[in-house]
Amino acid sequence: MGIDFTKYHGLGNDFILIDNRASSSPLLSPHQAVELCDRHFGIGADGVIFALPGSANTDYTMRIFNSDGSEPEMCGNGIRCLAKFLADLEGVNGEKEYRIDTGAGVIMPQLRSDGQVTVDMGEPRLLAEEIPTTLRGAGEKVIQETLEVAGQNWEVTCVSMGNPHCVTFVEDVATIDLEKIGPVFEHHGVFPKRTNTEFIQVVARDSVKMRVWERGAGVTLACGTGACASLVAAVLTGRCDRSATVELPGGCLQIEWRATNNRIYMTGPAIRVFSGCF
Ligand code: ZDP
Repeated sequence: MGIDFTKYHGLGNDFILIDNRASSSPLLSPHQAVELCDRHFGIGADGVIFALPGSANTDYTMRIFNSDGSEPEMCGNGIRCLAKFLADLEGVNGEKEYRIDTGAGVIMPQLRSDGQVTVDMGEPRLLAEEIPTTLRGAGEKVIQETLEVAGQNWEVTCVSMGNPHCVTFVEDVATIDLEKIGPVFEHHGVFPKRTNTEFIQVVARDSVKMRVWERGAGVTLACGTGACASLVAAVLTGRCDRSATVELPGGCLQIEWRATNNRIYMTGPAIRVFSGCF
């Protein structure tokens, strides 16, 4: 076919990046994305990300296909990888900020001189219809609601970062059988667009441990939007302060939910792995 790609990861949440700057429709179909994401028969990744042309007030547009071919609105680790990819394509070294169109509005990743990427993730959305979930009525927030999943009652808080998240606090994340319980949350009838699910263990007011089951991708080593949603849930339920380290299986993200403007800032790495052609 002759399409170039570069593989990047953010804390082991890995993506195939495609230079799609010459056209505003993705060069690959969702079905091709599924094949490329396969870890045995393809390149292997949690998703495929396209760098498309921007609109009037943005530099570029990001679109992403999950490894099951579904298309999420946003991707936190992915947008850090996209910023690194664009800087590599443009030959930019050092600090640089991009304005990126996404399904969750304009998101602004900023490359820092230390190699980390800080992303202005915008404001969290908390109303039931914004998640979306039917756990509460329209106009109501879903904070510490009881949800029965696989015969067990869980206390859940729902947050949208453009994409849906269901956050539940547990004593010990190591004891959660993600492969078993994750899909039941994802496909629960109260989530019409399915959901990402985060299991959070509070370590201190500025530190949590997280394991995640992602909508459309399953168990992943990290989830940026999920880390943001989890800090919001921890603050709303009085468990954490507004700035915390989220420890994921793939490493740590710094998350701040700024009181002055209600926006969330996520800082973490984005690493180039290799380039190829298929
Ligand atoms: O919402 C979804 O369907 C997620 N699977 C999208 C990917 C989220 C991601 N892991 C993140 O870091 O936010 C990329």
